Amino acid sequence: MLCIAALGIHAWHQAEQGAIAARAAAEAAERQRATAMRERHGERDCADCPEMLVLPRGSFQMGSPAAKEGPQRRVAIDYAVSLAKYEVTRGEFEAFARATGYLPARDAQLPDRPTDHWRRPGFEQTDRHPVVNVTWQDAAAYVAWLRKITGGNYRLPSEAEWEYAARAGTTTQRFWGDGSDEACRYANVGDVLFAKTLTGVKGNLGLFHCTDGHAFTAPVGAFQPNPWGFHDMLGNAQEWLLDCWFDSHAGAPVNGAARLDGDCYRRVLRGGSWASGSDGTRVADRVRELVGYTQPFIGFRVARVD
Ligand SMILES: [Ca+2]
Repeated sequence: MLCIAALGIHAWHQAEQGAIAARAAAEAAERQRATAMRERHGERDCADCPEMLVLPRGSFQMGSPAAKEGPQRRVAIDYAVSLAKYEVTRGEFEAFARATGYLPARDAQLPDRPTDHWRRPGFEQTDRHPVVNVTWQDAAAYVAWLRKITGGNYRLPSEAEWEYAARAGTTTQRFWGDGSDEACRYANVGDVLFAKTLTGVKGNLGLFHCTDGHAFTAPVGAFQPNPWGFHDMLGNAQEWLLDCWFDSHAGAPVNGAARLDGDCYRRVLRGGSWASGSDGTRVADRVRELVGYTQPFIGFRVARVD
């Protein structure tokens, strides 16, 4: 009996070793394929794919003393992951929509809107502007398509990855410092030009008193990148993230993973937009929206686990 059991264990061990070797070979082939793709398209996995930047491994202090943005805690990003250098552009989203015939589900909340709402933000855009008026579901459909056509492990960034990339080693409210006076040099924010479009709106909206040159969206990369090379992490389009909403960072993962245990009908948005004032243009600021909700200032960027 003992001998038969031992033989059984031996056979199981051999099968397991074989499976591990096969997995390692498949992973090596996949890495080789991904490298070959990048050599063909630079930092893109395909001609119409977003340009990606590798996040340096490390750790950072996430959040702020504000209740919704705390408790502040140390988060480590100790795995290979890249984030897109820019927000997904109108041209990139159009390539996806053309290739797949994608039609967003009609939003039950906004039945008067056409289904291709991302093509109708209400202002002029070129292919280099960030795609906006997209729901979280639209963003999820786009990353699923990227995964399918490239084989790369694309998904939306986690809150931790996003804030790590947005801070880029800085500890201030914005990568350029704590003051908001310089915002118009570094980001497309709710500026004087945007304020002029708000005829009849009363009250202090906390908008910026400078001019950044864009009343609505700006082409991606029109402003200086942060120290790690990411553009428009603050301003331009507010960005959908993977995390389900939770009212604070209490109990959130500290290893960079997205929080998927909160209210998953609402997802996190970060970074503020062309319509945001000073308070909404901070790396620690976080807001929530329903997954089927959209606005002409809501877009996204992608992440890829490497
Ligand atoms: Ca602006």
